Amino acid sequence: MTTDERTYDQERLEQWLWRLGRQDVSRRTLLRAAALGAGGAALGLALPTLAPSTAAADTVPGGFYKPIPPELFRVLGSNAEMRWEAMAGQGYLTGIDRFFIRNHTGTTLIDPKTWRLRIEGTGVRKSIDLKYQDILKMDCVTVTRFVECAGNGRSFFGSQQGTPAPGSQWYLGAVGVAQWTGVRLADVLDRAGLCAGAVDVMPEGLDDPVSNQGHVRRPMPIDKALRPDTLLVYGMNGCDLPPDHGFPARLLVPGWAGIANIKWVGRIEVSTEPLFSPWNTTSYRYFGDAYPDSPLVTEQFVKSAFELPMPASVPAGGRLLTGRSWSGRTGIAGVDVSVDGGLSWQPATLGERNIGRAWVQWSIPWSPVPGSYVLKARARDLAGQVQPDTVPFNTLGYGFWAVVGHPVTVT
Ligand SMILES: Nc1nc2c(c(=O)[nH]1)N[C@H]1C(S)=C(S)[C@@H](COP(=O)(O)O)O[C@H]1N2
Ligand SMILES: [Mo]
Repeated sequence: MTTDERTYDQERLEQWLWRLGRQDVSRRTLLRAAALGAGGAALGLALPTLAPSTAAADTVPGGFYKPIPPELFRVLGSNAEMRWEAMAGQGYLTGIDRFFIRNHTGTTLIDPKTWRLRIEGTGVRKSIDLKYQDILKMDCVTVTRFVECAGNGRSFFGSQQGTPAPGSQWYLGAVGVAQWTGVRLADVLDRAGLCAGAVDVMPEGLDDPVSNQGHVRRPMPIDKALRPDTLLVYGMNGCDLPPDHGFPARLLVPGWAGIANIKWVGRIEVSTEPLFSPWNTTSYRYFGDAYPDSPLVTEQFVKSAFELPMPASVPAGGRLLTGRSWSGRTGIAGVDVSVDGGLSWQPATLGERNIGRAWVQWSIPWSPVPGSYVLKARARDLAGQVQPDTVPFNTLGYGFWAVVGHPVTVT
């Protein structure tokens, strides 16, 4: 039996590498890697895992379920980024009607009656299946936090630094702040009897598998999984979690890159050994000359955005420039704004709510005469991180947190 499984794993790994075009990996290397039990991990790759056994899921034709009006969103393939002007005049939270969507495949419709969440693996004493109703009955927690894509701002690697990175060419709209309601992931894991030796927790989505890579899934270390604000979420801004954002339930992993926040979760693997998936091996790491150790993408950096179209055109005369700044680590200590491309800076006035791993609103008066301007905002978080002028390039274009020059024509 074990032998059969091992043979199967080896064949599977071989097929997978073949499809990836890695014919350069010799059969011996491959078998050695598989025999070590680390499989693709030993090669810096990832093994596909079997699909979870649970409810049938349907992908929404067209990829999105909610309306995506062009005044609120900019569509980039299977993703839709929020237009930042859509936050002007809004409250602290990003409404569901304008919250960005990032789908590796497409929005998936799941029937909560047949949905099951399986918790299993070597890191728990028993495998359990939780129903939607089971989760609704547990102690609930509500937190206000952002979800931000690791690639948010990626287009500026090209337009500002002259080194374009492949992938969705986001401006800064792949971020939103919502009030999330759910249960502590710690409480969920507790139900299955967490073992003292558990090191990794890997939630897995029920959306269609990504070609050759299996279901979207990415492990996080046990201490992040057990934080009091790491949640299994079923509510967003006081409503049921909408289909586009992971109904019936998703993960909320505050401060970390969007990919950690697995939507349409159907299975959570808990392990006493490090876990691997394509999303923590071949992607969502910083690759490139500046990153010899290819570190994982985890906590998001400090960033700022103006609530203006990109680029903007505004009439001359007095106005209030508004924007928001956020950090994956803490609240925001201060924001400086320049209306002359960075020659001179003025402190903006911060709003009252300054929730760590959410954002702060800010404003500053401006009375321009007609002409062309480049606006800049530079935030500093309470951990002392200040937005730099440039960031080192990484080949997949994650973590663009440099100050962004925002072009504005005043007429
Ligand atoms: N199952 C599943 N979860 C997923 C994704 C996905 O494609 N499938 N995309 C991830 C990425 S890359 C991001 S940035 C966030 C986006 O969350 P949102 O669409 O609710 O804004 O979801 C993450 N969770
Ligand atoms: Mo993302």
